[in-house]
Amino acid sequence: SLHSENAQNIVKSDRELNLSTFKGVAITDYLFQDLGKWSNAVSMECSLTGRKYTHGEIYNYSRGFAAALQQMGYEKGDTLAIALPNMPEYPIITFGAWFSRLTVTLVNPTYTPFEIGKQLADCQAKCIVTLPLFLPYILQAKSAYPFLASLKVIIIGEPQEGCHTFAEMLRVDSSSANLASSSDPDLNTEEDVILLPYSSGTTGPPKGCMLTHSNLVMNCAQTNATINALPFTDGNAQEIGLGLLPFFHIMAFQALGLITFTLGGKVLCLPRFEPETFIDCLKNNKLSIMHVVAPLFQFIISHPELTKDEFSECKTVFTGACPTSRILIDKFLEKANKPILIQEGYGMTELSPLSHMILADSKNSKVGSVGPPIPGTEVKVVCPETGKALGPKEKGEIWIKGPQVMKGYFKNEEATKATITSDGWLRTGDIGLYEEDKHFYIVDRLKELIKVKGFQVSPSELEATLRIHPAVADVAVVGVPHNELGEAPRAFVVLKSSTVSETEIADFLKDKLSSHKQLTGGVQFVEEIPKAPSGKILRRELKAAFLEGQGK
Ligand code: 4UW
Repeated sequence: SLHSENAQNIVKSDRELNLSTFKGVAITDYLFQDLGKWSNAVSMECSLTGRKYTHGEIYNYSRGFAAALQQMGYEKGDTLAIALPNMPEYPIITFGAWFSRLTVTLVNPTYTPFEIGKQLADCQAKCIVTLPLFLPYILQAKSAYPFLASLKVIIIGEPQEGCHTFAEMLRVDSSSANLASSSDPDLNTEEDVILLPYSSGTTGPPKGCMLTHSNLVMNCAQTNATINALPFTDGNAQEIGLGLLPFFHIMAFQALGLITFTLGGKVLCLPRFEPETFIDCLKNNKLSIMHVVAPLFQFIISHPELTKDEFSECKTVFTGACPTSRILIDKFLEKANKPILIQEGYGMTELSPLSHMILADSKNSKVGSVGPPIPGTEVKVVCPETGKALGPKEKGEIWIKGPQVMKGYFKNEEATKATITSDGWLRTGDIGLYEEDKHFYIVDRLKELIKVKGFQVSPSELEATLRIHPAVADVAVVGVPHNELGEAPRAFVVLKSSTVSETEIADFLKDKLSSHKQLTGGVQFVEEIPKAPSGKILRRELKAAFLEGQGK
């Protein structure tokens, strides 16, 4: 019965959070509710060039950008794509699009034209904001998909022929524009989609996750109630964060783009990882909070130029997106030589993105756990065989219910139904367990997703691309353990003819897919791909056989 399940095996935070106060609140109101307290404080700064904007400037410029978008004829529900590296203009574009009631989709700017075209066509983007550097790729993507013929390009930097110029759009007078707010008569915060990030979910190619005002506002409120970062006030210093994790991924987008912003904080943007500029950024700024993923911990620990001095003001490090080992955390804390709180979060694009977070100091034996559910979130661990909610210390699939669960996948009823149950539980495809104290551990993955440095790689996308090769008869891609990357994609290939080499197969992806989707786990020729009677690839079998061969 529901009641006994409720009493026993649904896990919730012990902390109360009244989320009803955020009902009906538009994202644009939520983001700027405390603007008056820190309007003149810097919000975003480029760590390379020093170009920066205060919170007040972000507010004013995003409204100017919104007014320009409206003048250009864009309206509620149109999709604007952002294909940019981390730069201080990112929130101006995002918030501007939201002020003009558009939906934003996030594009990895290092994507190939092939990948960009697929995403833009799938989400039916009307315009895209990018840099001159990436314009040739966008134009190539555009010409490959007839649907994108009317796609408009907005350029940041040097004006380009046939493109709109961002700098000019910022100057548009917004005083008489009709911009989004909670009092819009036709606003539906539970239904109106504002963000469409891509995720492959539990199976298949990347799909657009429809996130609403309510999804993002509620998850920000839940996160702000959980983290050790404080609003900029007379008593609290301004939080200064590291803007290195890419904003096109949901972790940095929410944590740095939204959360740090709502606290009146400052983010130092780095457009790409380079050892020198990263080290300079840490040496020239006293960061109070840092968002890192496991490979970055590894770099910090092992680089001799980084010492305890760089972490003298650091009080909290946030991590997640893939497992961070206890060894890495211990070595980092040893280098920093002071108490720093480690907050590992567990999240998923489909969850806007956060459901769990731990507050762990160095003496905490719970390091390695992703912590208890955040307030306002229900979690159960479901036995894949029986469908029953399991008790403490039993492994099963993690299911989540809460205001952060996405509305569904864009134009994909089937995938939505397979992912969200009729009573609102989101099946994460992750295997985990919890202990009596409600702390969760992620131990394995039921879904086929591969995570390379925390980035999503969809095996079925790689397989579909490899099948284009004339010599490939059949193929399966699985993630195998990798020292630096966490996991790496490895292809098992059945050949039509034996005249090609493993390298040739791997090289076939070079111009088609971006760098984290390359076959860094290797290529292996096989006689056949193990499949279930349904035709489903038995990925676990392939992985197990490979690991056994490696003696693992
Ligand atoms: N340990 C093990 C983890 C963990 C993990 C995620 O690319 P997506 O869709 O989304 C993310 C979001 C991560 C995130 C972490 C911490 C945080 O504070 C925040 O929000 C601000 C976001 O990665 O991939 C989702 C999948 O990534 C794995 C897991 O398989 C999940 O389903 N994953 N976090 N701490 N694995």
